[in-house]
Amino acid sequence: MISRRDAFKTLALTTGAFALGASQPPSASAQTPGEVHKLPPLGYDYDALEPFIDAETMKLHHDKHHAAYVAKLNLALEKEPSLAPRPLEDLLRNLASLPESVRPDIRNHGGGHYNHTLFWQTLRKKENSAPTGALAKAIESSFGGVPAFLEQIQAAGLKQFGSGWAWLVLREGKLAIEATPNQDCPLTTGGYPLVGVDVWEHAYYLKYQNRRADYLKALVQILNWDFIGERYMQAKG
Ligand code: MN3
Repeated sequence: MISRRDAFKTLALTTGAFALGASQPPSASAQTPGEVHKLPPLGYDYDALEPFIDAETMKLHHDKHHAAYVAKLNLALEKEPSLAPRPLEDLLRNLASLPESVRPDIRNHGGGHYNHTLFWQTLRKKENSAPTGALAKAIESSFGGVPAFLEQIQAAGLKQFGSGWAWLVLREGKLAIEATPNQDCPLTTGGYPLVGVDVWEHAYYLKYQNRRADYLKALVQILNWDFIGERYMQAKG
């Protein structure tokens, strides 16, 4: 039988826990205060890229995969708090100089966070979208035109063995198509990524199964050229 005093204690604890939970907005419930890096919002609905990328893939990819990179990056930074104030871009650019205790975690989870943050921003479902202005000219002179560029970045994604990314990067002032394994980010080798194409199976397997080529063909149709063009101008300027 529960005593009156115990019942009071239970009530107080329950009320306290409830009040604590209620004081936080639902959007913050997945984050612990003081976490250095936070999962950015997708910026559009999960189904916004249908039928090119399905809603279930987008939800898992953002809410589970990307969230896990953020959480593990934050755990790594707890081991080296001196690195916490530094921007992620700075850590990835200077990976080789970081302490060995955290270097692999920052490479994998920091890279994962950075790469996915860029990935969401470079996608948008808009018919007949194409690069314009200075970026269009640079793509023309570097690759012989937009169709040739789209073919080449798909080929780079298809050729990447296992998990990784295909990229459009600005390197030494010039555009280049590259690929990296795992979550390696072009920043680490002195490039600046403008477009990142995720070729991990988690990016396409639910809808496309083993057909990576079909996923790539769909993905290049939903590039957000306004965003990519602005990023190019910022990088050049
Ligand atoms: Mn991914």
